[in-house]
Amino acid sequence: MVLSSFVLLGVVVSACATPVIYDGRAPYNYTGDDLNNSVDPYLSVVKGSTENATYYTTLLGHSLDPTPLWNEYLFPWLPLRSLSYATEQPMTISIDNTSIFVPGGNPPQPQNGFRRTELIAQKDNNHTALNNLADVGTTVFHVSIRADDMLPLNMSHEYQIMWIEPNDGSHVFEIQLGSPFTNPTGPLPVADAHYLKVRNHALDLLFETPFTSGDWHNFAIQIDWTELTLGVFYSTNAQPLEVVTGLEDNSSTLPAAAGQGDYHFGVLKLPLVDPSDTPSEQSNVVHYGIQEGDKEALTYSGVFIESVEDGVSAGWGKLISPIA
Ligand SMILES: *[C@@H]1O[C@H](CO)[C@@H](O)[C@H](O)[C@H]1NC(C)=O
Ligand SMILES: *[C@@H]1O[C@H](CO)[C@@H](O)[C@H](O)[C@H]1NC(C)=O
Ligand SMILES: *[C@@H]1O[C@H](CO)[C@@H](O)[C@H](O)[C@H]1NC(C)=O
Ligand SMILES: *[C@@H]1O[C@H](CO)[C@@H](O)[C@H](O)[C@H]1NC(C)=O
Ligand SMILES: *[C@@H]1O[C@H](CO)[C@@H](O)[C@H](O)[C@H]1NC(C)=O
Ligand SMILES: CC(=O)N[C@H]1CO[C@H](CO)[C@@H](O)[C@@H]1O
Ligand SMILES: CC(=O)N[C@H]1CO[C@H](CO)[C@@H](O)[C@@H]1O
Repeated sequence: MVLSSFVLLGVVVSACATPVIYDGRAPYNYTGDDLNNSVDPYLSVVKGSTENATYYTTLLGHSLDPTPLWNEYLFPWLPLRSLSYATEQPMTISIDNTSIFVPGGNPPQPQNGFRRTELIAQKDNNHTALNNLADVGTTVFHVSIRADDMLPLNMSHEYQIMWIEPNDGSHVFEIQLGSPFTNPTGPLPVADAHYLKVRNHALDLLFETPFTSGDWHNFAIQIDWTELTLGVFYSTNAQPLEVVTGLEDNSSTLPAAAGQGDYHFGVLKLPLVDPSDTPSEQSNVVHYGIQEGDKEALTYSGVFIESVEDGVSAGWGKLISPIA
């Protein structure tokens, strides 16, 4: 009798999972070969042109635990956090001086200003097709980020580490670290360089929090693609996500298909202005500027996109209300 009511509770808990539109939590059977070949759930082409994807991105297997938020309970009818296990492997995404992306184009124009390695969300081998599923209605973009103390970032530079990029190259929102690129260069690093920052399409700051080391920083960004608003949820480590902003206007985003775009996460390092460049080169941040060429990295887990139909996943099977 007692057992059967526990079983019933287990059924109820699993039944309230909110619809996951895209799951970018790398299963343990996802291999380096999969990564090299852009097997779902990632398109791995945004990287230096001379090396394979596994040179830049390391699947960590069981050597590091992912964010605990999405662990499965060993006994779902007994939701004790200590009796849970991870189902995804984190990954470390790095850049070095070879991380010069050469997009298609004739002639190709290497992005010498940037150093970048990114994974793009992809489903059914087609990242564009995902836009019509993930960038409609109200959806929530989850990610967890951890510092790599062996390969720290240089907070005198700007880093874009997660965003949605429509065809016009703008970002529907972005998570940023370091000192925002300016021309001319101001005093560096800026006071909040070591803070993770969530910015809207107009680059206004919505939320920031110190990028402490040894912690998983869990984010969820709620996007209403019709009303063009944003909302932010955040927590660290095993703490369930909490609301950290109100419903924020994001109306500079282009409406409908023109505002939809690819979901990127990784390390994109902007340069500093090179005083020896011409004024037009100095304003061409993609192709010109100073890069020291250091090897640097961030670690990721907990990447997925969900609909808010049944609420926002806060971790440990808990659902909370969307920001209204
Ligand atoms: C991993 O295993 C699952 C379940 O067996 C399977 O559906 C999936 O295709 C596998 N993924 C890879 C990348 O091999
Ligand atoms: C991926 O590419 C690298 C570089 O070519 C290669 O060494 C490696 O064997 C490939 N596969 C895996 C699983 O790393
Ligand atoms: C980094 O790469 C650029 C472009 O290939 C090169 O000009 C520069 O000398 C390299 N810097 C270092 C420190 O290797
Ligand atoms: C990918 O999806 C887009 C949008 O649905 C479609 O136009 C395109 O043909 C697809 N590409 C491939 C290679 O299937
Ligand atoms: C970090 O970037 C600044 C600005 O370009 C540079 O002066 C400094 O040497 C860099 N530090 C490292 C460790 O590369
Ligand atoms: C850019 C690069 O190094 N590409 C290599 C990736 O790995 C395959 C085989 O695994 C090679 O054929 C490519 O040349
Ligand atoms: C919160 C915020 O900064 N919202 C901005 C979103 O974009 C519109 C249009 O550019 C601005 O007017 C809002 O201020």
